[in-house]
Amino acid sequence: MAEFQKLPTARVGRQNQVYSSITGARLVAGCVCLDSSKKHVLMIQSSAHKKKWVLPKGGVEKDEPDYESTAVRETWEEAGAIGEIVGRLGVIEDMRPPKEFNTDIKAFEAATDAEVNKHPPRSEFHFFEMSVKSLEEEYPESYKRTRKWFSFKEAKEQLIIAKRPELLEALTRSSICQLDHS
Ligand code: 5FA
Repeated sequence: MAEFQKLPTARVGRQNQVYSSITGARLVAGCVCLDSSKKHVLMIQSSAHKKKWVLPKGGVEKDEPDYESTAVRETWEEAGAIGEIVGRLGVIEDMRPPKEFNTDIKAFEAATDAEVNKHPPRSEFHFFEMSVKSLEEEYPESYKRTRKWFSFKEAKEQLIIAKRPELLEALTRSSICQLDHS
């Protein structure tokens, strides 16, 4: 496992953020955190939308050697979880159209399907599966948001409500037990 330091504060700001040299996408890494039974996944409140539950993840920083290091750091900062990385869940791209299309209806209506589809990804997510060994009470973002265990069915419902297909894709790729345990 990548070297991991339990730092007491979270890294903030985008000045050290890394972007793909090929597509320009923001590089993000995170963990699908499962308990030892694999029946539950740990989720955190989105800091921007407190009613929405998401997976711990965040931007890759310039001094980080690999995606796993970022995923482990973000999982510590945002969820206070420590564990073993047991698998890679691959890459998922955020292919939502650029924000201009949300605000400029005319531009969206005038665009051909090819134009709508040709935009580069906004973000590139690298997810890992973590088998959680311990949950600390004090961690950098404990003051900012809460964490909670969900069954697959509950987590799926939350990610659909939150409109986060990329996170649901990561969860589905993990070895979580998909039978109903709620
Ligand atoms: N975001 C929102 N919806 C998205 C989608 N469907 N696909 C891809 N990305 C999507 O918001 C974090 C970021 O996720 C935002 O920049 C938003 O544009 C994008 P969040 O997932 O609700 O999490 P959060 O509010 O907890 O955000 P932070 O932890 O503050 O930010 P990051 O996850 O970007 O991580 P970092 O700042 O620690 O590097």
